[in-house]
Amino acid sequence: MEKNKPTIVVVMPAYNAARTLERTYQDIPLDLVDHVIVVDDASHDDTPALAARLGLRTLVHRRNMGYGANQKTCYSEALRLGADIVIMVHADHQYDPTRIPALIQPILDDRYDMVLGTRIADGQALKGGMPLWKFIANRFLTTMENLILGQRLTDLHTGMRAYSREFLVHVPWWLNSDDFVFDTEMIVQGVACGFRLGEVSVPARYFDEASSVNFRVSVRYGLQTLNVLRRYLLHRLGIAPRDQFRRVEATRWSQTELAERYDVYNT
Ligand SMILES: Nc1nc2c(ncn2[C@@H]2O[C@H](COP(=O)(O)OP(=O)(O)O)[C@@H](O)[C@H]2O)c(=O)[nH]1
Ligand SMILES: [Mg+2]
Repeated sequence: MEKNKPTIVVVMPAYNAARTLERTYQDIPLDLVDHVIVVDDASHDDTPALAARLGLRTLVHRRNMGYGANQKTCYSEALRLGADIVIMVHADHQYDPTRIPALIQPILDDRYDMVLGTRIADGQALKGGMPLWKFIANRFLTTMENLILGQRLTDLHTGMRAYSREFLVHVPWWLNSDDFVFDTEMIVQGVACGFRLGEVSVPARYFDEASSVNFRVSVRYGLQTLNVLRRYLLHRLGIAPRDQFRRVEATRWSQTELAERYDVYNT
């Protein structure tokens, strides 16, 4: 075995994912991965029991706290386990975990600190079944974000991403929203803190269980995304500086504070 092998951790934020969790898990290349963590956000189905039965490290929020809050628990646990690279993938079997090796390669090569699994690069999102209105909204937000962030990324709203430990230690993600816009904030913070963002193509599937986010929630997410961009611009211009966009020297989230919000179903 090679020495100094990086510790690779997969985190799956899960909410009512009992019907898809096992399939998602089965597609993870386990030979490559040291830990798989499931954080259940107080699902109404038996997601936690299933995750524990699959032998996964399972943390269960005592109450539903939201998708961003779920990721905060995911990253604090991954860092605690000594992760060098963290892959976040939705538990709804929408994204293809067999692409994990391609997703983390640019981090292993020290080319990028954050890699997004893009559904768009191959022009396959619509073919994969993404609804047209989601596609158009995604294009609009992505164009705005690229302009303001000075990036050339094709899909900023994907549910499969990889982060280096450096990124997760120096970006203050614990200051982010507990809602879906957490994902946008991570990207903006990454740019603001000087990290390198890249992307790798990841096919996505669209089916009933793959999407609970309805039109209203999507509109809220879109407006929140524009608001994050506005705050970032005000920060950049020095009009309203924010700690959220400032690199920190070490993680400052409170392990105990986070630990109070979940129970561990250990295996
Ligand atoms: N933690 C948490 N996750 C949620 C909640 N609602 C949805 N999710 C998860 O957020 C992810 C994205 O939602 P999804 O409905 O798949 O949206 P879409 O695929 O982007 O259209 C999925 O993995 C859901 O399981 C929630 O209230 N809490
Ligand atoms: Mg989905």
